[in-house]
Amino acid sequence: ALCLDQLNMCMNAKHHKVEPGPEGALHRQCAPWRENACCTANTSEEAHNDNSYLYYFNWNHCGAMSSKCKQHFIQDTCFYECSPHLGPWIQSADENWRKERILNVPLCKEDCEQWWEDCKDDFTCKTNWHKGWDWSSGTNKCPAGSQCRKWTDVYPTPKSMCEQIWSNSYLYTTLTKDSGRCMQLWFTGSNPNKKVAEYYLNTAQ
Ligand code: FOL
Repeated sequence: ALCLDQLNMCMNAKHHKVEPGPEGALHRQCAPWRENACCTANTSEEAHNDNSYLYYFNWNHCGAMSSKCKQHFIQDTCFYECSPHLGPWIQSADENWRKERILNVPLCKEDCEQWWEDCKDDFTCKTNWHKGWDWSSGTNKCPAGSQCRKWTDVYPTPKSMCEQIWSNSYLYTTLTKDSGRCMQLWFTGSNPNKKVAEYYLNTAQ
């Protein structure tokens, strides 16, 4: 259907609902989206599992990911799957697993920096986690010829991590949560991102 409400919509992707709506109960870190979500309860539960059926993605591709780092990937999954306020940044995607993607969502500085801080003692073999894995085992492994390197060697700055890890889904900003001009991965209470989307829709970026 034609989207008439860019401020309340779901992208056409692998697990998203067609329209956002209340879910009653969403699992743990996805609970903040329960009043209005693009994810189902099942998706919210899967978001918390290693090698979940969402993407069969293996966070532990360079040894076990630390739990403090993993919590940010779970939160990113909740944000990506559940957010109903990403309309201004939805673009068509030429990928076999989704028709639409998000591009350059302005992320609050605190969320990007804390994510990088909590992962900086971990390891990875790739800068862009969307492409180029070895999937022959059914889950992603480091491709032949790649090496597990320190997080800080792969991503020297929070900006490099937030922007590169998911093909520019996020734009790093120096905006803080209290600005009302950046999107928050972590929040409690009513969703602060609705007003942010409203602002960017009106200014057309
Ligand atoms: N979080 C955010 N913020 N943005 C995203 O776009 C996002 N995407 C995922 C999870 N969290 C996200 C989905 N992740 C593959 C790898 C990762 C993935 C989905 C799919 C994958 O199958 N990669 C293949 C290429 C597939 C293709 O494009 O043809 C590979 O070569 O590794």
